[in-house]
Amino acid sequence: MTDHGREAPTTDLDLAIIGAGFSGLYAMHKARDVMGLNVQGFEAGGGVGGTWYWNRYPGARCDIESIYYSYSFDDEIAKKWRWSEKFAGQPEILAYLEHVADKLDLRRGFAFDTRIVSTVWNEAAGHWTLTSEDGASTTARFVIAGTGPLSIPKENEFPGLAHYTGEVHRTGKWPHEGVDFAGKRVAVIGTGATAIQAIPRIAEQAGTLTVFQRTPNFAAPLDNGPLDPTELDDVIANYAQVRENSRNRFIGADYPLPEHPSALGVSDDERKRVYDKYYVGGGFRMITSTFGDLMFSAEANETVSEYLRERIRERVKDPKTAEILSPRNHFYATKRPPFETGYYEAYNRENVSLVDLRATPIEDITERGIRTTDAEYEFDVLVLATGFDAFTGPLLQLGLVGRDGVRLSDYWADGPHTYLGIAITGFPNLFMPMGPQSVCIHINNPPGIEDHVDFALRAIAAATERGTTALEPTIEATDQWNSYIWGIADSTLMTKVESWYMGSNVPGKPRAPLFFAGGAVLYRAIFAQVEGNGFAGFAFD
Ligand code: N01
Repeated sequence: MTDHGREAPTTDLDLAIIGAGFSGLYAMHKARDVMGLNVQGFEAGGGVGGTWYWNRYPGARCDIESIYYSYSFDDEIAKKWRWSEKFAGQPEILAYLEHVADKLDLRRGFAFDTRIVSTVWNEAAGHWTLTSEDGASTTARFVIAGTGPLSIPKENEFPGLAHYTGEVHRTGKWPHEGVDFAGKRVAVIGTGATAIQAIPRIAEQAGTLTVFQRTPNFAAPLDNGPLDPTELDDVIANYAQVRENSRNRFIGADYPLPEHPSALGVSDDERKRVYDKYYVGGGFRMITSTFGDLMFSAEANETVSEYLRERIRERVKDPKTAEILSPRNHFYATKRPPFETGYYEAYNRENVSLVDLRATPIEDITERGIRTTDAEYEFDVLVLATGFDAFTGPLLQLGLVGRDGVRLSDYWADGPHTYLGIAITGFPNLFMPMGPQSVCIHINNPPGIEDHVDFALRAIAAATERGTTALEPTIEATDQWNSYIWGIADSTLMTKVESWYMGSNVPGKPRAPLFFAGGAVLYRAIFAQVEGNGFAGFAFD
């Protein structure tokens, strides 16, 4: 018996890791090779890469610069890996993660093609029982759920899809062999960040392309191109400084601070100068480096929104199409801003047309295509770029059952409740890097993931050192975090619109901020404070 009156646990593993993306790979290396834990990883896909394994649609690319979007923990990898483009495409990021996995011999730690469908806490033994789709079970004291925020596609909302006789492809589960669009009649449903990357590339290949848009987005040019080798040499030589600077920025990449505190406190000419400076190739600098009040003041945000609508009107030849593509129902960056290469020009092509679903909604998918309230369209290929059940979806799919048989789906029936976005009261010894209510949407993910995994593993080490069986946040700490999350989010414009950030893209999903809106620097400071105070807010049982 243990001090806690439980039977001495007989547990297969110290740690189970779910997912072999950026989080799972780093966690495997650190836990197994640095800390010497007995670890097993599980991955639903056939290889490493996580989001970059699944999202192989044409045009898939990261819109944070490749010099920032990589691990920092291994100097040798950082020094030897040569990014070829300013913004790396999906194949190159996947190749990078495969390289990391090979170099650190991480693949042998994972069971691939293994989807965990049940994860149940055993109070008596003080461990989790994880069961995969094929019925095989294992037990682990700790679990790191590196399942990612965007790994479960939103459920199909069109009953007729089952009877559609053409090809259907989801962007988040793209065929490895690619899709041949040549000469075909193609439809894309959705105009989020994914579709905005894919549409121009599909338009170049398809016979015809029809885009079905419900909500237009504010997109700005990515300005991708080859990465200058001397610039890369320079970054590599100064990586430590580049990383340090990045960690001290709101978004976890070394972008300049805002040029002015307010968009309303400068002349029209100065405002235009600043927006012009960051429109092409500025990426997220359009929000982080222009004016400090764009996320807080509707009036200030209207200046960037109108600037972007003006650029759409310049780029799209047909004024009616330009107007349909111009967002009017949300503030810039309150939905995730996409970055594009030739997106608006795609609508100037003869073979591309746009259907405005606000005016003529889709009634259903039919055997031959799509029926709106206005017409029936026939297609050879349907591309669903309809998004994800973000943050909570991937965790709920793990079939998590915590203390006292409480299901996560019940505990989160009114929205997620977490502590720091990384742990859940009643679900001991479980950590979720980039979980709901974490800083995930406002941080360059690889360094953010390193912070999360490091924190989780240090908490695990502390629990082990203290002889703790069950480590979990207190309900008070969780309640405080929830109020804090809402408080910060409500001070911005983000809670004033409908978006996947608020869970409102999925019918029936509770509307709640799935993000911490305070930025990477504050978030890291909170982590440091919590840890410095002996993992304050966690109960070591
Ligand atoms: O998904 P989305 P996504 N009928 O939810 C439409 C990341 N990402 O895959 O807005 C008709 O943004 C929906 O319309 P509406 C990034 O964080 C990163 O594009 O709900 N339309 C919307 O237009 C991003 O935010 C990179 O009215 C329907 C679209 O489908 C996140 O992934 C690249 C519909 C879904 O847009 C998700 O982006 C790409 C329906 N029933 C993506 N249902 C990088 O560069 C949905 N829609 C790293």
